[in-house]
Amino acid sequence: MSKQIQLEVYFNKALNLIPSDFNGKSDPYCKVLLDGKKLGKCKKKKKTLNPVWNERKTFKLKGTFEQLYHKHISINVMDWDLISSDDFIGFWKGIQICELPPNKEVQYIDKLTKVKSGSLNISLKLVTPKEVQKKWEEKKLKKKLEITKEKAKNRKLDKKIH
Ligand SMILES: [Ca+2]
Repeated sequence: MSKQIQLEVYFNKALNLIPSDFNGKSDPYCKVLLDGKKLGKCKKKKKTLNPVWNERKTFKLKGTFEQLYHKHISINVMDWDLISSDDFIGFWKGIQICELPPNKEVQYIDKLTKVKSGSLNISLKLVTPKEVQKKWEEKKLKKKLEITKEKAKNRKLDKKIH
């Protein structure tokens, strides 16, 4: 059985992107980054500041879940250009992989940063085999317990001091 972990991205749409071309428009597409390195991209939409991509793509992630757990997914929104190199038109700060619930699609509607305007609407789903999901959830639970224990300890300490 494959233990490969995959990231399913639904590129829905973006709103009020900044113009990057002389015609006052952009040719936007999304570039997905894993720890700052390019994972893949969606198709460009031409001459628009409100692109509707409506595209679903699956990316294979290299590594075990332990290796991937603290990696970060972010997106650069780019303006495609025919002759010159593509221009940056927005950044989605993204999330850590461990924040994604396994095998469940989560939608994000967020303002883009590092630019004057623009927001992005996408969905992410981390696709993992069942046994990986189990390990994942155990790790989450363990962390929660640790935090609860820590809090209880601090409360006791507080009582001693006062
Ligand atoms: Ca362009």
